[in-house]
Amino acid sequence: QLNCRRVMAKHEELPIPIYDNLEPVYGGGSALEEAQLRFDNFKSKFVEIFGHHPQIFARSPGRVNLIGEHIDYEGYSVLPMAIRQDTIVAIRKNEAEKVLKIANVNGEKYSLCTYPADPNQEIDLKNHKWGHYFICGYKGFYDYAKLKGVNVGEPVGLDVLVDGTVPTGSGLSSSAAFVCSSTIAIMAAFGVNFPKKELAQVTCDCERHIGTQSGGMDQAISVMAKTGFAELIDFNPIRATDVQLPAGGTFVIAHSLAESQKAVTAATNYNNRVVECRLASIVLAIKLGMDPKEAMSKVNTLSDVEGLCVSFAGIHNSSDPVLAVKEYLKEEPYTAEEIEEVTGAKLTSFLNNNAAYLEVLKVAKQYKLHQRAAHVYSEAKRVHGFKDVVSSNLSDEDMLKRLGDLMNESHHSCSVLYECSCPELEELVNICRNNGALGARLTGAGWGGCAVALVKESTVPQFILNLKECFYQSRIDKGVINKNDLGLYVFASKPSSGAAIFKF
Ligand code: NG1
Ligand code: MG
Repeated sequence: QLNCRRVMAKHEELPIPIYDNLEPVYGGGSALEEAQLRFDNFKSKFVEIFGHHPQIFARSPGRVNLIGEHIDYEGYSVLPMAIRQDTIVAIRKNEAEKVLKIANVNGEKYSLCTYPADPNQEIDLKNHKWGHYFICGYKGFYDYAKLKGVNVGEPVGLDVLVDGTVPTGSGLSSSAAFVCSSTIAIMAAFGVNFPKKELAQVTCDCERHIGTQSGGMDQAISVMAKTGFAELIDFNPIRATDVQLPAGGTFVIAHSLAESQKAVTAATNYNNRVVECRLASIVLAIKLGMDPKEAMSKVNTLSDVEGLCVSFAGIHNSSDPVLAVKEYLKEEPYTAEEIEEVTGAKLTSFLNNNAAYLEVLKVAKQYKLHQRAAHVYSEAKRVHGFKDVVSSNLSDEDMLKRLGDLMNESHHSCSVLYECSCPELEELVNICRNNGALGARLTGAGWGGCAVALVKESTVPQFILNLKECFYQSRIDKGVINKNDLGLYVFASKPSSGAAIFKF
């Protein structure tokens, strides 16, 4: 049985679907009723705030990454699935006022943000506001429309209301859900609709305005997901391949309750790793024989260097880049001076095309090139291992076991080599494994946020009860979370559908 097939090119070429009812996205039964109620309240709230009805709605989901962490920005494929939690955006053009007014249904936590209706405005990164993510989409839409020669006229005011159910700072990509739904809502308000794979690229590029030098995984899955499938996402160009998960297994997502504020900690966490990978790829390329000047100008990612390992194969009888890392990158952290000795140039002279990189260089004391590169190359292999397992002839039972092993190996690598875990995630992952998970790992950027566990379907309710007892109860007792909110922090999820536009 072949469980894995390329999404027909047509799917990614198609524009975002436009529906006149909620069923194609939210399904039937109680889920549909719940969605109906949410949208009814949402519409009333819009009228209450802005005094007129919204023109159109867009939604885009969060995601859980099953395997392939911190490798999308290195050009390697990843394997996420969309979850049902999403961001919905209601929008109306307001020609009378040239202002973007962005309101949230949770007005207490996210107060009204206003911005000028100017697509060329700079985002004030020093002063982080939740509305900045909308402006990412706003700038991205205008830039892309211009590039495509689509005339959308003079900028006008926009009245916007947002409702997100993806928990923030949780590694489930609330940010991409917000950026994608915003971009799509703006696009729809202007009567335009770009193909999904173009939107995946646009939203990836424009989320970088927030300051994190992210890869494209979150936006790609949010835009291109299909109900019932995880997707293998490739980059340059972005492509999606449906991956049907074996029967009998369920992914349970559990929040460590440590919130990772990625936009605020970028220089020491996320962007720091991006820079370390960049430096590792340049040093490795030079060690593998590339001219330093060429390496500094041409090598951007560890995947760019993989080809050079073929020449290394001549000596070592293997083109495995993990072996090249062992051979050529020392395990002790590098100082800036040590790297500059290899490159013959100052770090600031070749990492200067990007303000975020310079921030990293200012605060970093050392660079763990060996460990970061070893993680990236081995994680890239595990993603393909995962895909091979689901398309193999193994029994469902054996498949699930193999997938669980790969998830455990991935976590170990994230935790030890990439150092993007935290004590709460370590505790949670261990509890998952001790309670029968076939595998468990952190998901998303890490440093807090969620773990994902692969659990036999029949044992899911008991598994969740056990997590409650072993992990959450003490936090409920301490008042960290409210007992009634537990369902927000631990839940099973099926692969759900991607972005959509609603017109009703
Ligand atoms: P989250 O978990 O949303 O912070 C981030 C990046 C991804 C990817 C993962 C790590 C953004 C928008 N997303 O995800 O591209 O690199 O970390 O695998 O920054
Ligand atoms: Mg994010």
